[in-house]
Parts: sequence; C-alpha cells; structure tokens
Amino acid sequence: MTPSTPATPTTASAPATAPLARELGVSTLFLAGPFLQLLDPATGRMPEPSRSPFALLIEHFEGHGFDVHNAHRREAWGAELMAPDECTRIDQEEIRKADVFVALPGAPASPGTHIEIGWASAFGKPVVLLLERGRDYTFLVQGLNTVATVEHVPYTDVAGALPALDAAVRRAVTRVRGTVPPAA
Ligand code: 5HM
Repeated sequence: MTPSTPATPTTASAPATAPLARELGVSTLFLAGPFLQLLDPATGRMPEPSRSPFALLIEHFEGHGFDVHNAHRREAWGAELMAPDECTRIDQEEIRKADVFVALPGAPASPGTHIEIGWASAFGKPVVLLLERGRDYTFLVQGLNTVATVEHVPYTDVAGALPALDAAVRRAVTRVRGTVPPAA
C-alpha cells in the first residue's frame, strides 16, 4: 500500500480540518461591517479594539482558504480612506463576484453595510449576518430571510462565535445551491 500524500501542504495557520472554502468548492468572501462610525475623529483611523473583530474574521476565513475582500483592511483601517465614487463601485463589484457575503450590520446600524446587504441579497448570494446579542436590528434585517438566503449568527464575542459562523456559512452556501431545505 502506498502512503497517501496530502493534496495541499498544510501551513501553521491552516485549520486541522479541511478548509471550509475547499470543502464547499468556493473561493471568495466579502466581509462587511461598520466603518465610518468606528474611526477615531482625532486620528481618522480605527482604534485597535474596533479593528480586532475584522482582523480576527479575516484571519479566520483566510485560514479556511477564502480570498477575503474587506474594505477596512483595503483602506488601511482608515489611513487610506477611499472617496465615495471609488469605494462604492469597487464594493459592489466585489460583492457581485463573491461566493459568500458575511456582514456585521452594526448597532447602531452601519448605513453602508445595509446597502451592501441589499446588494448581496439581490444578487442571490449566501448571506451570513453576525448579530450582537441584546441589540436591535432593523425590520428589513430581521425579515431578510423571507426574500433571501440568510443565516443569522448571534454573538456576544466574535471569537466565541467562529464555530457557529462556519456552520452558518456552510448552511448558506448549500441552501443557495438548493441541496438542503431552508430552516423553518
Ligand atoms: O456607512 P459605513 O461607513 O459604516 O459603511 C461601511 C461599509 O461600506 C463597509 O462594509 C465597506 O465595505 C463600505 N465602505 C467602504 O468600502 C464604507 C466606507 C466609508 O463609509 C468606505 N469604504 N470608505
């Protein structure tokens, strides 16, 4: 019997299990969330505590083999803020091309993220929303599952929600493919 060889080399940051992107046969993920409201007015940058959930999610999904598109990182956490005419076009195009859309709608609501959630759902993308426990979300976020493929992931801290987030991504992608029925 010949010894088996892994299809791809493992790296230090790769998860022990099969990376989710490969398992699902997808590659790109758009990560949306509050931006302007998180900028420190004095520096124009996102302070470290505001960056960390995004940095964690980016690292997590990249470790799972996704090509992650995220404006906060692209715009250097505020240091290279794009003009509206520039970022709007790029974000819509990246969402159009994405295999999965993940967002923190924000509480208070992020206006830009809500537009992006509208685009992603209208494009028929698998949508996963991270909803902080104890916060209120607008009716159209609460009801989006009636018109789009949406999975909600309640969280208290983002790190603790990663296993539920992966399960939600898996469900959303398979639901869009029509291989499992939507949750009741
Ligand atoms: O309205 P708010 O800034 O919270 O909107 C955030 C969302 O809009 C992010 O998900 C990001 O993809 C997009 N955005 C961007 O790409 C927003 C701004 C500033 O509003 C920006 N680039 N400069």
